[in-house]
Amino acid sequence: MIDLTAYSGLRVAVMGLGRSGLATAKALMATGAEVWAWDDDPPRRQAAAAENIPLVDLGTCAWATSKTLVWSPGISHTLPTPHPVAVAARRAGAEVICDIELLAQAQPAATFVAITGTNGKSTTTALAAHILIASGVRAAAGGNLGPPALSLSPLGEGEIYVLELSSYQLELLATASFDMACLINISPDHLDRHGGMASYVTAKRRIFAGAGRQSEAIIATDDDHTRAIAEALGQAGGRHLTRVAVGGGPADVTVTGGILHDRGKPAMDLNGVATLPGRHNWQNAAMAYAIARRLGLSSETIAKYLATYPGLPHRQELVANIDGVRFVNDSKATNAEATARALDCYENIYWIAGGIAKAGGLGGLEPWYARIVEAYLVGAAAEPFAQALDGHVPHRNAGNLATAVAMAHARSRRDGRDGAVVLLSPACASFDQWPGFEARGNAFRQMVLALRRAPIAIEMTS
Ligand code: UMA
Repeated sequence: MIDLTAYSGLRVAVMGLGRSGLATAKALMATGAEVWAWDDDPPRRQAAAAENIPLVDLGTCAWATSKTLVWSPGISHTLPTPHPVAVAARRAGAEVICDIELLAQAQPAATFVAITGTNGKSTTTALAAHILIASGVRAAAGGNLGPPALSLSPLGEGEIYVLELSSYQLELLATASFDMACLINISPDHLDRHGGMASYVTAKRRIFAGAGRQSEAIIATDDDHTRAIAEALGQAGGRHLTRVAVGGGPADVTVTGGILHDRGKPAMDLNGVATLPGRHNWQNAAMAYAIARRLGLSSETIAKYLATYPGLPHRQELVANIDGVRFVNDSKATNAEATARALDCYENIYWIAGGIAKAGGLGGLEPWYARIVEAYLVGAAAEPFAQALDGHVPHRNAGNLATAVAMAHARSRRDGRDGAVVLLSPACASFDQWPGFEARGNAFRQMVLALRRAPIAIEMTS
């Protein structure tokens, strides 16, 4: 367990008892801090109490006696509406931070690689960690992609934390700085939480803040925001800056037609890596390559292990190939932009979509409509999505995932098209029918694996 001795004997408040809050409370308790933990959800409080985590209502407590509040990143503390606990703590002068700050304070000898971006940060983090671990480096990956920072193993000199950081976590850092700070891309996301694009970009930029470490920056300069940040960091000097580009611009690491080049020299062909399909993964692969290279690995070693990357669940995860039809679980695609990335990788698509739509709905997916044979719509968005697809893509209201899988299976089998794919890429959050995208993806995987054993027969009416 991470040793938080600096907090021994101190009173530390922990708000939110999800994955990060529970790990934080346990690490603090194990090192002798007096924990005051709270969650607005009674079942979460009950679960914490069952693990002997002391509960104190942080909405009514005496803040004067606690100087630190460890905040769960998913809870809004400023916008769109400030949570009363954050308001009370700040008014009393308490510092509001997240678990990443505690890990950075507790493990000063380890090397920290921090990775952010709007899209691809989980893949880049998992891929960089895979390359490092496969080549014999002691490394641990976590943060936003999980496991939470304070459930990682303690690491020392020469050992590496590879952390995925969300904008929510970045804005809850106080002094933490990272040896290598990596920015993949920036496009609009979580704007209600940040109060607009400018504040969202500012939050992402915080990955380069903090004094002390910060000797390396790696930035993919394929969009205007990241290009401007790279420009500013380059002018400020004081750190080694590696530029990555997959969109044709000049950079140290580039990808053209799937061929990754290191300072103009071909280093590897990404086209053959089945677990990194699509152009969007070129950017993730190029970032992970640059990270490993700047950590001292050879080009050949990186190429060797990049090719053995096993992939992440719920991100274009190939679940099964049944009678020539691939079943792909892309449950993590909770918005249209993420779904576009998946649709771009396949032809003859039997597409399962729906749930709780984001602002903009299916907007932007029109260029891929011709690739979709039929869409199976589920959840709250089924009706509006049907209206959007009318006249463009044949669609059916499946209602729920099980029916959608059965319909897509039956139709794709009947059609027998070459390279057909049943793709769950919902372009929606899952909360109307599932506890989260993982539960939705796990259910899809089980349904598909069950099909292999006992194919579901469903009558087709169209
Ligand atoms: N809660 C309250 N009051 C509120 C709102 C919530 O008490 O007003 C409580 C909930 O009841 C719950 C807890 O706060 O118990 C939830 O906190 P959380 O959402 O921070 O959840 P964790 O389980 O701690 O997960 C967080 C990250 N969640 C978010 O940032 C939303 C996880 O990222 C991360 O994996 C985990 O810490 C471990 O570090 C997930 C995510 O969706 C994957 N991230 C966003 C994204 O990728 O877009 C940023």
